[in-house]
Amino acid sequence: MHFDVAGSPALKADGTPAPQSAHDHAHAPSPSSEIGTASAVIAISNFEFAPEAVRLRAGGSVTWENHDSVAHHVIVTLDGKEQQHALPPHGRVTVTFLQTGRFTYHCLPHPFMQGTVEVE
Ligand SMILES: [Cu+2]
Repeated sequence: MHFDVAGSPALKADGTPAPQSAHDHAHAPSPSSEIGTASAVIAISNFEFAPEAVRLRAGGSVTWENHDSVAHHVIVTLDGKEQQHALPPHGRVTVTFLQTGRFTYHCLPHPFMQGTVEVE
């Protein structure tokens, strides 16, 4: 016996042909955020910020998460004022950015650790 199924339409349990296209386009594309996000997370791992640069909207926040077993110390200048945030091993700190602009930050004991926060 030989069944040539290659060209035959698939049959449902009741014997009627199954729909040819299973792709019904029911999934609408997710709306794209116009600029950045409301919040961002920057991981600190092996003496590196990841990602170093983030973009977010005014009013958004950045959370730094220290994944290292040593302390880091994030320095960020907001509105002309330097903010210092101690990050003990595996600690975290969240900073809210109310104003637009480009803000740089760095790690106090490790000046080579640097990054930017762009607020739009
Ligand atoms: Cu550091």
